[in-house]
Amino acid sequence: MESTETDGWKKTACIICSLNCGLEIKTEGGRITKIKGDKSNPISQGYICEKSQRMDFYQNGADRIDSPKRRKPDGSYENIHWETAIREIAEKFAAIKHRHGGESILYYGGGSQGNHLGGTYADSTIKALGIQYRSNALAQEKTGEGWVQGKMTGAPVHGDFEHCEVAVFLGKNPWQSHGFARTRVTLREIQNDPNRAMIVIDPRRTETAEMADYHLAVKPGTDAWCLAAMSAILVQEELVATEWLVEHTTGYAAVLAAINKIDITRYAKTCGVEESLLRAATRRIAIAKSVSMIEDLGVQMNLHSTLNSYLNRLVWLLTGNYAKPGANNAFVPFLNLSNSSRSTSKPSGSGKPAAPRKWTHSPVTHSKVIMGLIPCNVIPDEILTQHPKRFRAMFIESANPVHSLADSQRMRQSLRALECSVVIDVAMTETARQADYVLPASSQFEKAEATFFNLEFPRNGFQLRHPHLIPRPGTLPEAEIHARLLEAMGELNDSSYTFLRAAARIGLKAFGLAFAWKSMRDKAVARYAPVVLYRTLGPSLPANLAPAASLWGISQLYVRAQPAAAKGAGFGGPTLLGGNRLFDAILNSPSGVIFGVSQYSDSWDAVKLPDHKINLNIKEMLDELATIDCKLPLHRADYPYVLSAGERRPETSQTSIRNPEWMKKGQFGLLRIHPQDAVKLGCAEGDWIQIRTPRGTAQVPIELTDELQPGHVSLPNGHGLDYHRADGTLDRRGVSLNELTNTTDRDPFAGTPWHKYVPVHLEKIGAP
Ligand SMILES: Nc1nc2c(c(=O)[nH]1)N[C@H]1C(S)=C(S)[C@@H](COP(=O)(O)OP(=O)(O)OC[C@H]3O[C@@H](n4cnc5c(=O)[nH]c(N)nc54)[C@H](O)[C@@H]3O)O[C@H]1N2
Ligand SMILES: Nc1nc2c(c(=O)[nH]1)N[C@H]1C(S)=C(S)[C@@H](COP(=O)(O)OP(=O)(O)OC[C@H]3O[C@@H](n4cnc5c(=O)[nH]c(N)nc54)[C@H](O)[C@@H]3O)O[C@H]1N2
Ligand code: SF4
Ligand SMILES: [Mo]
Repeated sequence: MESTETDGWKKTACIICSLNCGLEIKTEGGRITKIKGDKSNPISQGYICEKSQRMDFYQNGADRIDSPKRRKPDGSYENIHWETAIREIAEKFAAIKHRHGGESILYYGGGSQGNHLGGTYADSTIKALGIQYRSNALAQEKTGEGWVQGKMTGAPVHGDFEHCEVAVFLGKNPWQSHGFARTRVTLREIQNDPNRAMIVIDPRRTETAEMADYHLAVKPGTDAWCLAAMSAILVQEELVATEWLVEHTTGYAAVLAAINKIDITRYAKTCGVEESLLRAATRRIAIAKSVSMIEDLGVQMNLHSTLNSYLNRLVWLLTGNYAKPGANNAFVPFLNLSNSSRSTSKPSGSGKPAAPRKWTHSPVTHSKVIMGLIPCNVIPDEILTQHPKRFRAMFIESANPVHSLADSQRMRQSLRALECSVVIDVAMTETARQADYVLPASSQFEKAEATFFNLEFPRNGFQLRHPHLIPRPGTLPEAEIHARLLEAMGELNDSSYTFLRAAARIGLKAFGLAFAWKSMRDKAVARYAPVVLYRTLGPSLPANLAPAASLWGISQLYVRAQPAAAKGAGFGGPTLLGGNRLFDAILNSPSGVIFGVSQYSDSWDAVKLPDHKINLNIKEMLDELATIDCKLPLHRADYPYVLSAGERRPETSQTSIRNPEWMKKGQFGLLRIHPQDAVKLGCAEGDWIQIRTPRGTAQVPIELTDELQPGHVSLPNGHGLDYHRADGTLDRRGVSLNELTNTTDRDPFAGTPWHKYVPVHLEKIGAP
């Protein structure tokens, strides 16, 4: 493949969090040597945080892989040719499908923080293998919220923090974790404006809490009481937007009856927030012209997580904070991650409710399938059993579940119990080390790449990143891997390609007509559209952009499903032409393109319930609300501390960046603990502690801080990786959190884990 390296600055994006801020990079000899923010990125506008400087640690990690690998009986791996790997994987999976049905194969992953393009092609492999069950990281954080959202509005929403009068951060520390465009700039603007206010609900005095006007420092795990009390203050002090509720919602009477029963004083006590502060913050919400709220892991990976998502919505809905500037709005997705998931069963791009699913519950534990995903926490139970419907094989792409899901030990056992497992990754990860086959992907800087984390409103943007480095020999982009698998399974061949390839050479218009004609006559073309696009339109695209071919189909579906937003962005007109113009714009806008411009009133059209009215009454949630009245959070005498397992810190970046060398100065991965607790344990700063849970132990030095409440301790996420340096030695820093967590500690509705509420025992030990 020809070199794509030149001297100038090249446009790309950061791959560490969902913001994917636009970057400009310089490359030299296969390395990323200089990095700065891209001012012409229409969403991030030059904004970056310090983590953006780590891209080369990802690109040139020592444990990147450059050959397909097959596991040997002794657990070591041998390099094999691509042809062998593809043939054997196709044969083994086809045999499992034949014996046990496609529903015995679990597809996991499909994209991480920076890469979702591969997942569009996985869709074809999923169909070819008849796979019915999927899961990914969304099913360990966002499915509770997704379930509630489905019942209340049916539309994914995002706060308009840039314009809101009051911003509420619930179990979310945006200063570190980000979550909306140009996060720190916006936080400072809110902080510095006397007419605006910030409310933070977090047991810890985070960087964001330090900036806030109201910090509701709940006791860990008690958000349900805090949020219920806030709803009760709104109702009982008559602060609700009554007329708005009548006009726009249903089910208010049932909510009112439930909330009227709440004893605010007692609930304030239970969550540990001064009643006067709780009332003041709630009144501030009620008088504001606009309120935006965002919830994240502090509540989504905690006790009552689905209930928390519901109560959070009640607070901003009771005050009418939907579908207006500065409030929560239904953004228009380019491709909908909420309905389909990162791995996209079908490029819907439509925001339409998903088609009724036959597979509504997982086969063994009968857990709810939400957003098309089975809960991550039940995966081991769906494998480690003699149940006839158990999973027999797993296809894992761009994810590291052995490290990222609860109970790493059982996840390892599960992978080893399968008849066959495949991992597609750039690195030899903890998960890859348990797989039967490992397939090496080209890195995100070596191939066309993109994410569908396009959550902005009213202007929404998408960026296709071009490749800037020569792919490592031996690696392939996911599009090519899936195409080869489909061909090896005999699902596709030149008879589906030849005519379309010729049409693609003429131009997009001819291709569009040819594709419409061909897909009506050739079932394989319609069924495996992404791979067919890659094989036919791909070769006619500019240099090295073939993996962007699926975006042509997504562009067509998007302009058809969202004509108003597309028109607002200049992509109106007849569908095929509008879609072609959007696709052209994507190919030719290396900093990204605004694909949708909405009106605030469009948020009403997005409500997928009768008369576009929001439903406030979710019976299951009101039932659970009634039960929390007398139930206090878990507390076990033998595990007296609560560990928040996974704090976002400047030193954390999921597991895509495996080389810990970027942590140059200072100590990292420390257990944060309140000084009073340290005294109780007989410890001083830097001393070592052993953490014990029913699942495992870990040793770690401590850092004293009064940001935390006594009894509450915290560890960062993404550490404790087994990084093999170039010389073969192992570099392991920090705690691998999920060696400590238990799959049964999970939400009863969505199955999301309680990682922010892990009861632990602590004990002083000598330095190891
Ligand atoms: N630096 C960095 N940024 C990241 C990532 C990263 O790895 N590193 N990962 C990205 C990803 S995938 C995600 S999902 C987001 C997550 O982003 P966040 O959810 O903001 O991150 P966390 O630090 O995990 O948790 C947020 C807060 O929850 C609080 N918390 C703990 N217990 C409770 C509780 O009982 N109640 C309440 N209300 N709060 C509680 C913690 O003190 C913490 O401040 O971050 C993204 N951004
Ligand atoms: N205890 C605890 N556990 C947690 C959390 C916590 O707070 N506490 N946080 C959770 C959260 S919110 C999340 S989102 C998950 C994330 O966990 P995972 O979904 O497992 O994702 P990542 O850690 O981002 O790993 C992404 C993988 O993709 C690979 N990769 C990178 N680029 C490419 C590419 O171009 N192609 C392919 N095929 N692979 C590539 C990387 O090498 C890496 O192995 O972790 C979760 N786990
Ligand atoms: S880590 Fe997130 S906020 Fe920071 S530069 Fe990267 S994408 Fe932007
Ligand atoms: Mo996440």
